[in-house]
Amino acid sequence: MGKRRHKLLLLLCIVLATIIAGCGKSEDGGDSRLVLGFSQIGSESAWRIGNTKDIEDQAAAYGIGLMFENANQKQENQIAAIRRFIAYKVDVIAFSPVVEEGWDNVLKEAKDAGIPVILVDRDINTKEEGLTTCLIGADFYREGVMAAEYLIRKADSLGLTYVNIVEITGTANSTPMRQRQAGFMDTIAGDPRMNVLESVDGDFLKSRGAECMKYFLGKYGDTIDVVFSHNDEMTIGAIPEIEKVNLKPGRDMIIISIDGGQEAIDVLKEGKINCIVECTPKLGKELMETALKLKNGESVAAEIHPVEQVFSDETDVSQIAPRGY
Ligand code: GYE
Repeated sequence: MGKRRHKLLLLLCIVLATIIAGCGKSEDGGDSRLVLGFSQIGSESAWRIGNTKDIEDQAAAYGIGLMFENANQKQENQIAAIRRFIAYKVDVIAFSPVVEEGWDNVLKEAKDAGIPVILVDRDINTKEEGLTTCLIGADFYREGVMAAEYLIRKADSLGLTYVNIVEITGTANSTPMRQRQAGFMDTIAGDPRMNVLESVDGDFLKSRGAECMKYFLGKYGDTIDVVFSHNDEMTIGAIPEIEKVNLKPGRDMIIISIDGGQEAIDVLKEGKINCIVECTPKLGKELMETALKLKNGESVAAEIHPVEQVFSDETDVSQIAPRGY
């Protein structure tokens, strides 16, 4: 290659390298990209995996530096991750709290460090006010209400005079567990037909859903009219246990679930689940936009709730579009 062309190529590489290196640099040469520390609960369900993917995709789309840590369902791992984010001096901290209590100390440390905190998906209870800036997540109480409203309509359409219900709850002391249960129980409280036989903690896990259903069938057998399960994972675990005792889920028992992931929607289409209340995991866009507002010193809403729908055998479920999680 001629010397002249070689020099031109070298000059081009230097110019390109300078342009790339200069991207995202502030006047003082520091990285001006927003750095977000996110502590995720774990990978316990299709919902959670979909939530993680959406947050990662949206961080990339918004050009935000994401420090992501998976706590494997342990609050102590989340607290340790938040402390690492503080030490690293991230711009914003966000986390999905596995349970509602036990966050005061670490969030005071974040406040003292001047780092704003966003709650994603679930809420917390703290003694001190103002430790977090915003909650981005579903209205779980409303989800419980929508599940119960479906059951009341279903009981009316079947002409039922009494309804025996078993409940498989999510993780004890978590916001979705507490509020889905409260919304459901408050809504059926005025209906004399409704009788809750028992509630058992399934921890949002498929394996525990199966264990809970096996326990219920051993104790109550075919007197069970309704299974109200706080998430699809536990519902999908419970269904084979019902079939093992020659009962037809969706026919001999009304099956009500929450989340709306593809696997459960497919089971709904098979007629083995009667109702799924949607709980979207796609919270990443709101999270990134809220983090950018906080970094820019803008005010943010105290709560951001996505609009959610109900999928049930009252409509043509064959038309439900692919869910993406
Ligand atoms: O319903 C469940 C996940 O907090 C809304 O946690 C989330 C719940 C969701 O494990 O599948």
